[in-house]
Amino acid sequence: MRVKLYHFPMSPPSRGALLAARAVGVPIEVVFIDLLKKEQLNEDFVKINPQHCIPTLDDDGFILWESRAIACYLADKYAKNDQLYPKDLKKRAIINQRLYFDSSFLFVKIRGIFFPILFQGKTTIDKAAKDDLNTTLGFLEKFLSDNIWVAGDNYTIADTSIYASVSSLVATGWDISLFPNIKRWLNECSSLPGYAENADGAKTYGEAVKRNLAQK
Ligand SMILES: N[C@@H](CCC(=O)N[C@@H](CS)C(=O)NCC(=O)O)C(=O)O
Repeated sequence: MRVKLYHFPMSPPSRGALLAARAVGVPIEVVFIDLLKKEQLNEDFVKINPQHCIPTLDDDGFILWESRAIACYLADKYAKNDQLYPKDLKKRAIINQRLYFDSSFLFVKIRGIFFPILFQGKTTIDKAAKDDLNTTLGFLEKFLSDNIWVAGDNYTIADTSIYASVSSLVATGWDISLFPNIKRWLNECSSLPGYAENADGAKTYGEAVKRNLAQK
């Protein structure tokens, strides 16, 4: 197959790129890189991506990493129409804003809480970090009070990216009862192509977090 995605299912950004690929509908070969076995440091992979992170895309020799850049590229190149990533400047700008919101606020805060629990022996969540993440979720709640989807009336690559982050958070048992619009949107997201595949990875992520939190 021409298009390959190097992927690790536990990783939220990796699932975000895969959800985007599924929404686009491009046939894709998924190549598993087990981060728990440090396979990303294998010589062959580092040759492709010296930053050795997943997801990484290989489109017939064109290599790209950063999940949201991958989503934009796949939507621009392979989507049947421009609904997932409109050409209209203002619609596209709002989607970009939501993508950057995910990459520089929402996922960063999720990672900041759960990376130390998953990989550095931490067994608790600090109140300040919890409040901070809930403040950020409040911004998403606001986006979803104006729109059915994250950036408008249909789902876009902003939804696939943010859903990968939020579904991972929910799988850890995070209380989202304060956010009725997010709850409603999470139900809508069950219609996303690749939903079940994402759910499996999010479940593994959530279970690993819960196991480590239980070690208190
Ligand atoms: N901003 C990047 C984050 C990618 C990232 O942090 N990937 C992690 C897994 S969640 C990874 O590959 N870690 C292994 C490494 O960097 O060696 C994206 O959205 O693609």
